[in-house]
Amino acid sequence: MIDKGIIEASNDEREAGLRADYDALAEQLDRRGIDIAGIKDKIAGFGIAIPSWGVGTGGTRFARFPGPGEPRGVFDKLDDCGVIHRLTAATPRVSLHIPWDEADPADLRAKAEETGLGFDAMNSNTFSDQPGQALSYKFGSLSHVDAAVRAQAVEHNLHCIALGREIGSRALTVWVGDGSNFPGQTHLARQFDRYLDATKEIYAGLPGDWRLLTEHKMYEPAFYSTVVQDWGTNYLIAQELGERAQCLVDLGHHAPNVNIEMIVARLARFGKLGGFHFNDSKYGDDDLDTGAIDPYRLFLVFNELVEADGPGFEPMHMLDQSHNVTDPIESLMVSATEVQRAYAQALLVDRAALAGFQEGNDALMATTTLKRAFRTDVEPILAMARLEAGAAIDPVAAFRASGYRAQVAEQRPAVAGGSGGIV
Ligand code: LRH
Ligand code: MN
Ligand code: MN
Repeated sequence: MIDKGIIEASNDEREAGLRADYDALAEQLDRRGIDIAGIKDKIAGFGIAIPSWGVGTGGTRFARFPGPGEPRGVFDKLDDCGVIHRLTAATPRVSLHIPWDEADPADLRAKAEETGLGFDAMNSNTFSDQPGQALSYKFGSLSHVDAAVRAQAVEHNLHCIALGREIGSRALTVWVGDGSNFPGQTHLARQFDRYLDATKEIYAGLPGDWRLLTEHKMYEPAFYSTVVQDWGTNYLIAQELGERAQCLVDLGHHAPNVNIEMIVARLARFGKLGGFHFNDSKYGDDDLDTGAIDPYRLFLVFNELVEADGPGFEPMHMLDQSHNVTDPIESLMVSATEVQRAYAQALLVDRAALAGFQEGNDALMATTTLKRAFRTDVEPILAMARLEAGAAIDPVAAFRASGYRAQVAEQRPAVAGGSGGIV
């Protein structure tokens, strides 16, 4: 774990500068009629979940280059997630993926207690075969032509719910890779009907206080057609299933140039925005670090979230990205901060002025109103929220000073690189 003294020493070096920057920003925002403390409180209360699979080095179809101290299993992953939360105070929950993170619920609870974490949405995996599994998902899972395969996939999802119940989770996220690689390979309409029927069985097994989030993705692993390929299909699913079924928006799962913030506005308007997987992408589902490519788009998504905020509006916020050339802990800390930054910037939008410009068809001033908020450097707000929570003003600097990676590398055996799935 990270020693308290390390964080304090790191903060001591930076606190005076932070206080000066914070006071200057407070004065600037005050002139704009904004109370900085109110923004800081909202940031302090805003958590982003960490995907358990994000703390290990990712890989592509071509290769994987593991780093030192790769987590050996779910308990090491929880240790790493604990470090991220300790240094950022921004990531109080972890999202588990089953069967990757299968473990005794009592042990999971104990480890969560030790690391100061809770559990976010459960994720099922019917997109790959597991050792000893009776039937293969090669040709699909919830939409497979064989009822026995569909039943196996339903059963797995019910198992995820049962495990999740024991560790305090309140949602199940279902993403399937089902689709086809050739025109004609599948009957597009019947395949979707089979998916709906099977997913209704999962929904029927959902505890009363749970939500079922379905996640769409345009392509991959299926490269001709995908059963749950876009937000329209996802919305249909949520409508068919019922009130506690909602759509999950993974930012990397859309065609390039798709207006994601508009999708967010639509789903929110009809009560079907269940949550997010934050990441960034340039070409496809690149799983790049959140805000690394297009921070303005992230801001525009949060602009819609702030706009839609109200009673009963509770989308879940989670990262979902793959780290290939950075230390995953560092990337996840920076990414969680980027989500908070977009939120803080969106809170600064002068909504009365914006509405006025929209009503008056003043496009230039409307967009300038958004830009004004986006251009505000809110880092002092984020850093002050961290300092007040006992976390680090500069999480990456404190992490590097702690030597955590070298320490765990001594306990966790080195992992050999691999050539990826392609060869
Ligand atoms: C699919 C996805 C989905 C999976 C995760 C591992 O690309 O985004 O959320 O569960 O990656
Ligand atoms: Mn995802
Ligand atoms: Mn993805």
